[in-house]
Formats: sequence, structure tokens, C-alpha cells
Amino acid sequence: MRIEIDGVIVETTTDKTLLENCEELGINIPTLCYHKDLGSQKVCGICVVEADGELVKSCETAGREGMVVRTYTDEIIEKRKEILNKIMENHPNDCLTCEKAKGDCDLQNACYEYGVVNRDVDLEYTYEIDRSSSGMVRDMNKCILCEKCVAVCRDTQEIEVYEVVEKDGKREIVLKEGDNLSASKCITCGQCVKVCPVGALTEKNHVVELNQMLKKREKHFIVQMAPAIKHTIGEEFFIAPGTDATSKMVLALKKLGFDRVFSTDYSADVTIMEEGTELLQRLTEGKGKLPMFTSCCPGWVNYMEQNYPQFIDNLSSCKSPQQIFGALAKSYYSKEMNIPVEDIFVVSIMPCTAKKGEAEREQMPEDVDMVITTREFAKLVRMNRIDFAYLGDDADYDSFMGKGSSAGRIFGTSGGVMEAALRTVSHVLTGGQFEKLEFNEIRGFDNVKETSVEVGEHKIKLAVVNGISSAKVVLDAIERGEADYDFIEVMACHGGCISGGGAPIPDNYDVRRRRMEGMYRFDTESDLRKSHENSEVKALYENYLKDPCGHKSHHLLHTTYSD
Ligand code: HC1
Ligand code: SF4
Repeated sequence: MRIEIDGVIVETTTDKTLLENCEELGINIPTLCYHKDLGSQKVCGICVVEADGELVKSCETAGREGMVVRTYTDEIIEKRKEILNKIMENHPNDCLTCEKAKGDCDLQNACYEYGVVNRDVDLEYTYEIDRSSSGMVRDMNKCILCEKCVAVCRDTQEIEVYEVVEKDGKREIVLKEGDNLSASKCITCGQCVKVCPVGALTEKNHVVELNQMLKKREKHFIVQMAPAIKHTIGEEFFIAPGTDATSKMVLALKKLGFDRVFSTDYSADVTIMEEGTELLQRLTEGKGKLPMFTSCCPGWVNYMEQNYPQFIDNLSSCKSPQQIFGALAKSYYSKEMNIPVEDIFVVSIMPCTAKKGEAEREQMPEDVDMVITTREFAKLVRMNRIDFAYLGDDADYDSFMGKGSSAGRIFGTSGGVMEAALRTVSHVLTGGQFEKLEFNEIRGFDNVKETSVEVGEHKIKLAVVNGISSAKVVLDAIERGEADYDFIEVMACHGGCISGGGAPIPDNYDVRRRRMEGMYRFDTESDLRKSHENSEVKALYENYLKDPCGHKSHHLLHTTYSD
């Protein structure tokens, strides 16, 4: 079928909306309730276009043979302005201090494009701002009822924290359970923060405080950056998704005043030493329950504690790489560098809103002092007028806790933790005879990826759970005795940490795929692809910890959970 859009003849099908056709042509149609992965919630109407002389919502209209479509006429502009003015009648004007300002607010962008200014409204703030969550802030005064938070939490995560209700003839988005986010079933994955087109859902801001602390220079500042950050941060500065921006990050962090710039890839390698050993102990010595679940994703740990406490003993006791890094910074680094623990301030840059809560867990509150997301880091860079894109490409992390293998790097994508573990576990079980490095069957975006690996006389049955909605399926199958695994990786966000709640916006599958490809490209080109070959990790065990899962590691690097 052929239609005409703004004078261009387009070949299309009946299952494609006009909005999708326009997207493919590179025509920018404003949207508020539409997201590429979620589709349209069909409530806002701002995507209006003209089809055969009539105004229609482009998100719910498909083409007809010969249809003539216009996307920018006076009538369309007026309609879009009318919709925006209506929204602005009920929207606070505090853009100056809003977290989503400076590019991430679709409402602000649309108002700017259509010249909608509403400076006179003196609105009453009806809702108390919900700051109860460790990682997020919910300000319903700013909600424009696009329903994307409801859709992503219900359809993608399958947790259903929110619901739409009618109150006094008005629609409202409320929490299904509890008076605030911390009393709800929310796992702080932050997926709703990423799709919220305004400032109603944002990450909890720590960047203002960090900026002030860095300028006062009263501490010895150490920073770790998560694996996924390196392949996503560039997007905040017009660099293509997937590009490894490590060098620019390191240089920016030095300019910001950090004393040492290290990497969570390093502590991911340490995690493999610990978690790999724990798995071997469970497999070969009967020490602990099987299947063993990975414990590095705090959204998953929150979910398990709230919904499946009967499986708590199946969680690896290993702290996450973020927390392992903090624990080592406050012990090993402090001792070797002769810097008192109380002078050290550990900052993490994470693609994840739940990592903020992980750092505050009662079992390990001292390890990491502050967590900022990828987006907050970008704000810090812009606030300090650092020209990120023009920084050099030859810088590397500081040594001591900076070197990471590419096995540690691929932790940031679904299947990566499992693949990294297999590289080391198979080496140990076969005395270095089993040389397989790449496990393609557990890569990619499938919801549940399975494989088994025969190493020596052992056959290890494995599953990778990609996204929290599939965790339910797998856990229920295990309970019914219908699934039999030894080791299971679970990441709460679909795609793994590259899709975390703190990642750059926009975030959708096209972008995620490129991030993932960037990660595996880094792995293929790396000459250090196994955690146990990392010389800085070897030095850690030789000089300090001695044995993985030994006495010292147990005390520093392992934890307990709440049930
Ligand atoms: Fe992750 Fe992890 S991979 S959880 O996604 O195990 O956030 O990137 O830092 O801790 O290493 C996040 C990423 C991150 C931890 C590691
Ligand atoms: Fe749902 Fe995740 Fe948002 Fe919590 S953070 S409300 S679990 S999407």
C-alpha cells in the first residue's frame, strides 16, 4: 500500500501507524503518552496529524491506499497548542529546578517548540511529594496522566505498583498498595522514571551535594564506574550508543576533583572469584542450596526479598561488585595507601536507581558513601562546563583497583555475569583445559536463556533470566519441580544494566541493542577476557585476601538478606 506523507510517497502496511511511518521517515511528531517499546497509551492526542483533510491521532491511525498525510499545518499547530495549554493549566512552573529539565522533559520540549508559555498560573500543590523511596522521587503535582509508568510497571516489569482510578470524574494514577513508594511493591528498578515524560518520577538527586563536597575537597574521593556506564554515557553528549567512552569519563572525573578513578569492572572480577568459588562449593561440596542465584542486581534482590523469601538461601551470599568495591576501598586500599578509612569517600556511578538503596542496606551501610546515576553524572559534567565530547581518548583508570577484564565489563548486559563466571569456573574445574570463551546461547534479549555446560565430569545447568517479569515464571517452575538448574543469573531490567533505571533517555530496544553490541565488541577486542587473569585481582588475593571465600573475604565481601 502507498501513502503520501508531506509530499513523500511511502510504501506501508495496515499494521503500521502513521506515527511509526513518520518515525521511519525521520519526521518528528511530538508525543507524550507514546514510547517506542510500550506503544501508545492513546490518551494525550498531541501526535495529531492531518489524514485526507481530517485531524487524527497518528498513534492510532493506519494508512489507507492513497492517503495523503500532512504533519505540520496551521490547524495541527493550533491543536497541539490547545492540548499543551490544557496540560499547562495544571502543571507547576518550576522547570528551573526540575530534574527532567534540560532535555529530558518532553512536555517542556513541546511547549518550547509550540511557543506555549504559561507563566501566570499560581498553582496549589495538591500532592505531598513522595520521597520515601531510596532511589526515586514521585511528585504527582507534575503528573500529566500519560499512563506510561502504569504500562511499563504492569506490562514490562509485571509488578503493577500503579493503577489508574477515577475520582470525582477525574482520572488519577495511584499506588495499588501502600501510602508511599517504600510501602508499595516497588523494587526501585527505575523503569517508570525513564518513561515518565515530565518530572513526576525522577531519580533521587545526590549530584548537588556531591558537587559541593568535591569543591570543598575535605575528603579523599574515590570513584568507581559501573560496566554499563562506559557504553552509555556518550549518549548524553551526542556520542553514539555503545561507544566506549572510558577515557573521556576518566578525564572528566579527574577534572571534577576525584583523587582516584577506578572501575567496577575490577570488583566484578573479584565477584567472579568469590561467586565462582561459592558455586563450586555448592556444586561439589554440598555447601548451600542449589540452584544458586546471582545477587548483583539490587532490583532483583528487592524483588526476591519481598515476593519469594523462601528462596533467600539460594541467593549467592556475595555482595554486588558495587559493594565489594566499597568494602575493599575502605579496607585494602585504605591500608595499602595508608589513608584513614574516615577520610575516604567512595562514590559510585551506576546505571541504576536501585543501587542507591543497595548502598544504604542495613547489612552494609559503610561500603559506598554516595551513588549517582549515569544521568546525574552527565549533569555534574554540564554543571561544571566540561566539554565531554572533546576530551581525549587515551586516558585509563588509575592502577590498584582500576584494571578490569572484559569478563567484568560484560556484567553490564544480560547473560554477562553468567558468561564471566563460566570462563572462570570452567577453568578451575578442568585445570585450565576448557578453553571456551564465548557463550552465544546466553547472549541477547530473550526472556529466559538456557544452556548446560559439561566441564570435566560436571554438567552445569544454567539459566539467564532477562527482566523481572520472567523471574516469576522461573521461580514458580522451580517450586513446582518443573525446572532444574544449578546456577541462575537474574537482572531486573530487560537487557541488563545497559537498560537500568539510571540510563540515558531516550532508552528503547534500538538503543539498547547498540549498547549491547558495544559491550561485546569491547570483549572481542580485549586481551584480558577472564577475571582470574586480572593482575590487580591476583595481587589482591596474594597480598590481602588470600583465598576466595576465605576468612577475610567472608567478612568483607559477603552479606546476608532480609526475609
Ligand atoms: Fe550493573 Fe553490576 S553489572 S549490577 O548492572 O553486577 O548497576 O553496569 O555496576 O554492582 O559490575 C549496575 C552495571 C554494575 C554491580 C557490576
Ligand atoms: Fe514499577 Fe520499577 Fe517504577 Fe517501581 S521503579 S514503580 S517497580 S517500574
